[in-house]
Amino acid sequence: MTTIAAEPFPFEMDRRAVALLVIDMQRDFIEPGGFGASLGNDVAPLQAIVPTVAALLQAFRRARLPIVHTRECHRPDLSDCPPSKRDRGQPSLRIGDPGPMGRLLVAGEPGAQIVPALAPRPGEPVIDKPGKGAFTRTPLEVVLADAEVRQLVIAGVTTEVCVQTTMREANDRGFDCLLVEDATESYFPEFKRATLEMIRAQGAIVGWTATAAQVMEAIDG
Ligand code: TIU
Repeated sequence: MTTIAAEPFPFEMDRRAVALLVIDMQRDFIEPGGFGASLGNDVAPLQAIVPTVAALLQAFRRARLPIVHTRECHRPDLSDCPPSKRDRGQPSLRIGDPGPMGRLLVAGEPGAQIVPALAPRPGEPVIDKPGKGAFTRTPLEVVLADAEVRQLVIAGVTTEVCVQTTMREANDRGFDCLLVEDATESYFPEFKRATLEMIRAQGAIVGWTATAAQVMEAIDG
């Protein structure tokens, strides 16, 4: 066990059971012209965490610890995108509409790809997910069980949408989860702050938070 000085109390990391889960670091959320921008958001804050997520990936790769990536995307026929997801609000473009990076949030399109700086390496599973939670209608639970993973270090976007949903799903399935504060970001700074607080409140009701430096020190040690 390696102790990380996390909030709200130290996290005992088990090197035989821990994996890095990187959520939805896709061009559609991080680059101009994608799904996130179509909803009226400024993507610049999300771009800013790419180097920190890259450093985390390098640390886990150096230590030969498991890494899993997710992508939020839909089948080209949108059969896995219900009206409850597609027909919301007044976006400039909807899921499946053609944009500068191809059809928004559709598997195989350029916008659905993970940004080049964080590209998955061979042997790192990539889970395509149709919803916010990475366990919903995906093989993620089986992939983690096969790798004997019981602890998740979580990074990615956006903090209060897909990251928080996935962290709650993971905790309900028996995983201990640590969210990396500076390797996650929201289009809304106040939502990020509130999410970090609600995750670690009530004795880590959902999980822990720590900085990338704290996590990398534990991994490299
Ligand atoms: N809109 C928003 O903040 N997020 C999403 O739609 N998906 C993810 O968080 N990945």
